[in-house]
Amino acid sequence: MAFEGLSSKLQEITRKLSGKARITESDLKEVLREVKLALLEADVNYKIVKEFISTIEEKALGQDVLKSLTPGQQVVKIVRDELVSLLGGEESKINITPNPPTIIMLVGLQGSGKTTTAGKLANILRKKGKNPLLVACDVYRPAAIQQLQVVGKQLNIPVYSNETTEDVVQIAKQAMNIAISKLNDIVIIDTAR
Ligand SMILES: Nc1nc2c(ncn2[C@@H]2O[C@H](COP(=O)(O)OP(=O)(O)OP(=O)(O)O)[C@@H](O)[C@H]2O)c(=O)[nH]1
Ligand SMILES: [Mg+2]
Repeated sequence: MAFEGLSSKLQEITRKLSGKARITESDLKEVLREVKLALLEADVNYKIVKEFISTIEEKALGQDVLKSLTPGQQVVKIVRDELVSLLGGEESKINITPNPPTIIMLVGLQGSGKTTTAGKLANILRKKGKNPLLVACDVYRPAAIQQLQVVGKQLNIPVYSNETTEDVVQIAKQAMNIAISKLNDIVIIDTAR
């Protein structure tokens, strides 16, 4: 998700809010509209955004925040707390094995973003100094292998594929051998489901 843009937008919104001595209900609606747009632009799921906004609205109106002495700051606090709980209170890290390569397999419904996520993960991990190998184990959907190759090419990250077999276990094993010989410490397997 594109959180870089989100954080600067939210900073701008909270800066405007914090300084306000009074906030009307329509000010609040306007602010929430801006927060909503910022979240949508950052690619947060629409249903989640809707729920998020209505929770904030409920809290702000329910706790008589607007009538308090520091309404701006309190609204900012509510938005902040909700955002923290939305993103999950704690950061979850990838379990890196002490005996490389670490294997990450992407599974999920069709079209849920496995291949795209494989590329994003590889890119993030490379920035952290890792040397990932992408593996094309979606041998069913037409052009799925090619899609991963395009992703790999764009990122300049190697992709292992084997179009002569549909045996994905075999392909994964071959990829492991290649990873070991080429010193790829992360193997990211793109699958069909
Ligand atoms: N907006 C948005 N679109 C995404 C995201 N991730 C993937 N997509 C899009 O969703 C569509 C499916 O993404 P893929 O990565 O191909 O999904 P997949 O799970 O590999 O799909 P299959 O291989 O067909 O099972 C593509 O058009 C992607 O551009 C995301 O984080 N946000
Ligand atoms: Mg895919």
